[in-house]
Amino acid sequence: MEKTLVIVKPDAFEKQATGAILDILQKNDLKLLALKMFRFSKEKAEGFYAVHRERKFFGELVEFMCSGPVVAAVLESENAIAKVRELIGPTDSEEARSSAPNSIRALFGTDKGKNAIHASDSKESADYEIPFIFSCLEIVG
Ligand code: 3AN
Repeated sequence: MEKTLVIVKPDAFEKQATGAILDILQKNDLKLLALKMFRFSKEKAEGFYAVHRERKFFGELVEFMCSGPVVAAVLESENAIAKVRELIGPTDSEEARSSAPNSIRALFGTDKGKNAIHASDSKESADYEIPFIFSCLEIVG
């Protein structure tokens, strides 16, 4: 079994889409192991996205992630990381609407930045991101 982290971003939270997004994930046999609502500080968002520090959109990304509440979850299944990446669709929500019209980003995102959901993109990312957000006591084994 594999674990992955998702974060319903401030745009999707604002649209009241949190429940619909979690529903899609759970209906695809992803088991919910942990769930939390919070708001990122600038420092914590910079730490979470440290891997993107050199990218030109880093400041914009951090600002957006701090702009409102988010909901994070740990999900588990066989091949959870690849499975969730498939369900969320490509980074750019506009592209998602043509190439993956039923994906979460196509349904709930706006563009490249406001794209509704984050999901771990590798085992290495999941191993960094899950303990960044959740303590071991908050993850139901
Ligand atoms: P993904 O989230 O699909 O793994 P990455 O790793 O390329 O995408 O980018 C990380 C995050 O940075 C994206 N989720 C998105 O919110 C943001 N991002 C990516 N490209 C841009 C861009 N050109 N302008 C603004 N934000 C971007």
